[in-house]
Amino acid sequence: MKLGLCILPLLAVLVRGDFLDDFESYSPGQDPDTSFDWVREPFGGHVLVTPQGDNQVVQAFFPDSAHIAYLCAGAGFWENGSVSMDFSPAGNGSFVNVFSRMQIITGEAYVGGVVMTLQPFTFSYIGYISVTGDYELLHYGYGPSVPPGAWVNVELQTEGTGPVTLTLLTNGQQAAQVTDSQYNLGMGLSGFALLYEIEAPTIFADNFQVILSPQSLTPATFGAIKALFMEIQ
Ligand SMILES: [Ca+2]
Repeated sequence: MKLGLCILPLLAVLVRGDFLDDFESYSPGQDPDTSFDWVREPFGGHVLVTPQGDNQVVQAFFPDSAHIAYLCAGAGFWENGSVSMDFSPAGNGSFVNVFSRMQIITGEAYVGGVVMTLQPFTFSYIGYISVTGDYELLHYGYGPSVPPGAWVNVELQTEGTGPVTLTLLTNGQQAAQVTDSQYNLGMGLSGFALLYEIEAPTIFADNFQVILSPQSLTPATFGAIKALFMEIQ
């Protein structure tokens, strides 16, 4: 999941504050990538908006790839706060993730997610995505029960730099907390990613949300964005 090089146009987005996409504003069959809020990783699969009763969600399609990733341009660059999404995965070996602090140059990011082992049994994890797109697990443990057709909310909170405190919540309950003093990723982009190992799963997702910590919008934050621009140019 190395997304850095395809998103330079997003630099115009900057910081926007809290963000929610419940996918109600799209037409059925629409790829969220067609809006200004989302940028799809070009070498992966895609999601399409689909109705479920009175609600609209996105459904995963893996035509020629075992992964899907979307960067949320609408939430902009941020550092401290939480990113969360509701997922309904059906299929052993499927992974549902939110990520944050993605660095546009290197593609590094923090990720929090749940993997279906033998449904309804799951593992939950916090990870670091390397320059090569590999996941290095910073935490791995038993996750919540997620029967096929059920929904699970996955939330990743990031606070601080040097070290970075990473907190994973599943269904609103704290699942794990780790500190990272090795990679110390700073402000970046957030999004969601879906993967599978064995057989293409059925995955629905809804309610992608970013909530910034009150202290996020400080002059230091804008200084960091400015530094980012200088680095690009
Ligand atoms: Ca919805």
